[in-house]
Amino acid sequence: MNRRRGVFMSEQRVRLAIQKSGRLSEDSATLLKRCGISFNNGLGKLRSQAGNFPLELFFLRDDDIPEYVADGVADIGIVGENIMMESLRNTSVIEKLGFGRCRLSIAVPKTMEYADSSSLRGRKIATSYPRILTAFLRENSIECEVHTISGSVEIAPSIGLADAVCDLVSSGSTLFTNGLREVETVLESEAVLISRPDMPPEVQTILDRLLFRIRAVKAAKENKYILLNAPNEKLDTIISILPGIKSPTIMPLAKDGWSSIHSVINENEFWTVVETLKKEGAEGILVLSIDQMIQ
Ligand code: PRT
Ligand code: ZN
Repeated sequence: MNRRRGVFMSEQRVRLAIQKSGRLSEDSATLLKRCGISFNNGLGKLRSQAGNFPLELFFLRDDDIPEYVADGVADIGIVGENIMMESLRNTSVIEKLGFGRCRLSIAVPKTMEYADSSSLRGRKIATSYPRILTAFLRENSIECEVHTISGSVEIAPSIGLADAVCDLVSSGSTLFTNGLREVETVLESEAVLISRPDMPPEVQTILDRLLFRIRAVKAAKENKYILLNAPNEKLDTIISILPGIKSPTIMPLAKDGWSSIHSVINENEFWTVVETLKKEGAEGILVLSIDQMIQ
């Protein structure tokens, strides 16, 4: 009996659906690899078993992932928030992943006069995201005709199919080359980890282990390790610039009156902090990437 249960427990795994081939595939695979999970995603493979973690992978079209997860065929999935919100499937976001960033925006021909969102009244907008767009228009009391098309949305105005578009934008160059101007942001999106509504407790335990690793990888990506040398009389000022995880590590240098300082700084404030440190007398500043950061 115990032996049978032992066998069952060792077979328990979390099933994760990721995009097979597209903008989120590489980042999803890299995230798992940085979590120390190895798997084979060779050409044409639809599923794969991780070698060193109780995880099974399904490689799917991104549009199918919410349905697989809501139906419990997969326990969790990685998709853009845009896909999750448009699908209306019963899934929930358990972690934002910080890649695949884009926005769903309304764009109009450059030649169209546009004062504010009321300029859209009575216009026809082409989109592959009719549900998200309709909700946005309703919230902002704009009456428009929503025309659903599945691809090449950006050419709709130039071929006379619509007056405006609502599509995903990252650099903006697709809109620019099609003579369109971004006028309203409907949704800010990034890749998210979604989960099924009724997670079995034994799968949840494995998911918690995975989440612990994902959060460590994310924290590492957002932070840098910094080492610098400073004269002792400047230590107080430099410590006040460098908050660190708790407080910076300070070690005496062989050179009299100098110390080496080690700390962690957030990527967003990195350049400002480095400039201030230099101004305050720091020398030999080294900045290193962090692989994992466990807090
Ligand atoms: O085959 P499958 O159905 O799995 O993939 P797909 O072709 O439907 O999706 P894919 O791989 O293009 O995108 C997957 C996800 O990446 C999207 O659901 C978004 O969450 C995210 N993402 C991030 C983007 C973009 N950036 C993006 N720029 N998805 C699409 N685009 C397209 C956009 O539709 C437009 O055609 O890129 C063009 C605009 O890009 P810029 O840089 O010119 O503004
Ligand atoms: Zn798709």
